[in-house]
Amino acid sequence: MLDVKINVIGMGYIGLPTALMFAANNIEVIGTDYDEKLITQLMLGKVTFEEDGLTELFEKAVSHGISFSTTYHPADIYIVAVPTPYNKTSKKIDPTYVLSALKSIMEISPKGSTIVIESTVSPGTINKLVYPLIKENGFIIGEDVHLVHAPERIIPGNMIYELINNSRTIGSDNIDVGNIVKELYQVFCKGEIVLTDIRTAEMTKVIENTFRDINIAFANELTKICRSDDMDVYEIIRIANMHPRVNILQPGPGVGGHCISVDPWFLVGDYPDLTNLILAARKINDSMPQHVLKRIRDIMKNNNIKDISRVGLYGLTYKENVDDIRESPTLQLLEKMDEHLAFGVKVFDPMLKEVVVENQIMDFNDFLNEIDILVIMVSHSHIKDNMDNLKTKLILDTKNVCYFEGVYKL
Ligand code: SAJ
Repeated sequence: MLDVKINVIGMGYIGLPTALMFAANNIEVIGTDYDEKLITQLMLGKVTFEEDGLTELFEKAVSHGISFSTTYHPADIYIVAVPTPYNKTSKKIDPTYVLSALKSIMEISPKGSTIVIESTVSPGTINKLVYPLIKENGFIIGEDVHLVHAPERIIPGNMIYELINNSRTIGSDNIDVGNIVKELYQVFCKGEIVLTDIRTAEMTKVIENTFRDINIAFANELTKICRSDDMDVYEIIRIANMHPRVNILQPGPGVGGHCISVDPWFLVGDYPDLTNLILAARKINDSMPQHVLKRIRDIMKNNNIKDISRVGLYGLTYKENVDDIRESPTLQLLEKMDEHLAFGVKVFDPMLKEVVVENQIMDFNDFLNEIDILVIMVSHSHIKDNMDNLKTKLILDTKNVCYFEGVYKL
C-alpha cells in the first residue's frame, strides 16, 4: 500500500470514478467539490450519475474510508478534475475552474505536494497560466510544489473498465516526479503508462478527441452526399471499413458531450490560421441538428403533417445509455426548432429522471400516444428493446437502429 493521501478536486464524471478507484485500492482519499448538494448526496451514500459498476465501486471506496468535503484539506497529491469549457467567442480554453481550484490549493499551503491536472487543457495552458499563478502565490515549482498533467481517456458508458484497462499519458517536466505519479496510477491502471513532458501530454489529449471529431465529421459529410443522391451511407461505410486500413465512424444527429465537441475548439482558438480541417469538421458536426430538422420537415411535408407538436424526439442525452445532456444534439436541435418552428415538439428520454426541457414526457407510452413522427436521436438500449411498439409510427432514425420497411434515415 502506498502511504500517500490524495485530494481529488471535482467530483464530476471524471473526478468521482477516479477518486473511488484510488480509495477502493487502499489509498487514503478525500473527494472535494464546492457543490454542497452533490457532496451531501455522496455523504449520504448515493452516486450522482449512472454508470455501469459505479455503485459497486462506490460501496467499496466507502468501505475503505473515502471521505467527501466542500472545503479543501491538505494532501500529498492533489488531482484536479474540474471542467474546462471553451469561450464561445474567442474559442480559447476557459481556464476559470482549473485556476480557481489551484488558488484554493495554494491557500492551504501545499508545500512539498504534487498537483496533478487531469482536466483537459489546451496545449501550453500549464506553462502560460498555471506556472505563473503558482509563482504569484509564492511557491517555487520543482521545490515547493510539483506539477503534472495526467489527462484521462475513459469513455462514458464504459468508464470503470477503461479506467483500469486503458493506457494513460503522464506529462511531467521532472522525470522523478513523473515516475512517482505513474506508480500511483499503477495501483489500479493495468494499461501502459507513458511518461512524457507536460506540453506533449496536453497536445496529445486534445488531438485524440480532435481526431475522433474529424472522423465523425467525415461520416456526417458522407451522409449528406449520400442523401443528396439517394445512396445508403451505412452500407457504403460498412463495406469501406472492410478495407484493412479504413475505419470510418458512424454518422449521427450531431456531436455532443463535454469533450469531442469542445476540445477541437482549443486548437482553433490558439492556431486560427492553421486549423482549416479542424474548423471544417467542427462546422460539419455542428450542422447536423440543422440537417435533422430539414429531414423532419421533408417527412412532415411528404406525409401531410403540419402540426409540429405531433413530432417526438427520442433521446435527450448526448449519447446512448448515459444520463449526461451536456452539449447534446437534441438540445442543439431544440434551439434550432425554437428559432424556426412553433414550439410544441415532444421529448422523451428513459435515462432522465427529471424534466429538463419543455414538453418532456416521462412515460414512454404516453409519449408514443402523443406523436405521429418519432425521431430517434439517441440509440439507448431501451429503444432497441421496444422496437415492436414503434411499427405504427413514421420514424426518422438518425442512429441507424431501426430496420423496418419505410423508416427514414438521416
Ligand atoms: N458519435 C457519432 N458517431 C460515432 C461516435 C460518436 O456521432 O461514430 C457522437 C456521439 O453520439 C456523441 C459524440 O459523438 O454525441 C461524442 O461521443 P463519443 O462516444 O465519441 O465520445 P465521448 O465524448 O463520450 O468521450 C470521448 C472519448 N475520446 C475518444 O474516443 C478519442 C473518451 O475516450 C475521452 O476520455 C472523452 O472524450 C474525454 O473525456 O475527453
